[in-house]
Amino acid sequence: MGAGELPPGQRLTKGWPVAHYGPVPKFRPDRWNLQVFGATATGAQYSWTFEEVSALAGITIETDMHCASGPTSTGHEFFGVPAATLLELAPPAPRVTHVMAWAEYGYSANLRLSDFDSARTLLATHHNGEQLTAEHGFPLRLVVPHLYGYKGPKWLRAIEYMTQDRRGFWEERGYHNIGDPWTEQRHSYQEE
Ligand SMILES: Nc1nc2c(c(=O)[nH]1)N[C@H]1C(S)=C(S)[C@@H](COP(=O)(O)O)O[C@H]1N2
Ligand SMILES: [Mo]
Repeated sequence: MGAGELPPGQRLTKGWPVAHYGPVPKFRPDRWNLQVFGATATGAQYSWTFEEVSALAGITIETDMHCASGPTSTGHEFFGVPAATLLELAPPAPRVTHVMAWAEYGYSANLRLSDFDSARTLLATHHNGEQLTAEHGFPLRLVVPHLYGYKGPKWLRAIEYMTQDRRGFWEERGYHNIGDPWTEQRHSYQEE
């Protein structure tokens, strides 16, 4: 998808701006893990070291990134583990409808299970052939190409399986619960 096709109300920005709330966390490999918890099929919790996550088969996707405050940056190539792989390794209970993606310092974003399970949703480790930089989410970030940027936590640490919806960090602060850029779902006041 090139610069010709921007979602409504977005403006093209050069390069790759950095946008987040709070400080950039430090990666401590000995303490780091990726967890899956909540309503798993067996009730078990799952945990992977960064080495284990990196050993999972990865795919590459190309995407633009749309910040809900307006800027769109183009030409991103992300490499990482498909979210669908995580759902296979850690099956959710049949009644799971949503997930919460948790990052360092308690940042969170809620997603419909179908958005998380989308073929292009990625737990990304690399961008344009290089390991992610600290400010862009190293060692792991979620990329949900079909939603606004706030739905993709940088410094991802856990996925919580939920049997009902619950709002994440920006969703509690006035951002739209779904966040589809193509229908301009920016603000919570637009929700039915
Ligand atoms: N942990 C964390 N992840 C986050 C955010 C944040 O505040 N904290 N901001 C989100 C928002 S609003 C956007 S637009 C993208 C920006 O990603 P970038 O800085 O790599 O461009 O990160 C998202 N992921
Ligand atoms: Mo954003």
